[in-house]
Amino acid sequence: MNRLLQEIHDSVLEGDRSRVKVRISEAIQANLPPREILESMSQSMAKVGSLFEEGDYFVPEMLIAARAMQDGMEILKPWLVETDIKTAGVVVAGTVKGDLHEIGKNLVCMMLECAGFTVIDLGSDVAPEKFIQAVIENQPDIVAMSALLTTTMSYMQATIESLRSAGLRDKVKIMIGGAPVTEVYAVQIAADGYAKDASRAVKTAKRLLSKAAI
Ligand code: B1M
Repeated sequence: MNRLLQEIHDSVLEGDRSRVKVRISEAIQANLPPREILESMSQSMAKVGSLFEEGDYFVPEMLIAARAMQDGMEILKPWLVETDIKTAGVVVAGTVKGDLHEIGKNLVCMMLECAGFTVIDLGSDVAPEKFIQAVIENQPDIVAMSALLTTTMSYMQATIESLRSAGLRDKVKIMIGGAPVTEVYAVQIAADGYAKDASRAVKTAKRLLSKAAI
């Protein structure tokens, strides 16, 4: 791998935000293809995901790496637009009604963005009607819902039912997650996917869209 690309890769892995920005600017000046710069950061985030799943990285390391990649993306974005890199998919995300916990959801959004998804983050305390409005306006591939309270989990089901009533259920894939949420619950409320953490959320999103393409 080119020295600059290797350094970009390593700075994301180490969460070194200022080094990522400097090296990306240098790579652009050196006329390295934006696609390859993006690829080096994506590979790095994939590695971060694996390290997290293996228990070698924890939430803070993952958060710091994701922030470094987001900083890098800010610099890279104008060049990516010029070269027309396609989004991996559009995701409307939010923490469900009555629930103010947003740290995990933010991490999921960041990891999805790092993996090339376009994320429309509705924030926390998102009522079913707000999800519906966002689906109508943005026509996402995926609706991603987070809940941290056992008392708010039921709004996941309520949102799915509202989407169904609005005739939108079959137009999106639905994935859910959050500390009290389980795979069994996802099946029970007929969500399409569940992920235990932010790293696996990326895998679930990719899997859902590859299935949708079949
Ligand atoms: Co509160 N809180 N909280 N809280 N809070 C918990 C969740 C709790 C477990 C603490 C406890 O009692 N031990 C408990 C819930 C009990 C339950 O229902 N089972 C609790 C409670 C009771 C409450 C209040 C009711 C307290 C009160 O007022 N009496 C209140 C509720 C307010 C409300 O929401 N209406 C409340 C308030 C708050 C704060 C506002 C103070 C604050 C949130 C600040 C914020 O987010 N801006 C807060 C916090 C910080 C916590 C704890 C300490 C930490 C949560 C967190 O951010 N974790 C939490 C205790 C704990 O977890 N140890 C607790 C870090 C984050 C990275 O993890 O969110 O689990 P997490 O996300 C993970 C995965 O779950 C997954 O990926 C993430 C990263 O890998 N994931 C997804 C999350 N969403 C996903 C979506 C996906 C896929 C994966 O696909 C779509």
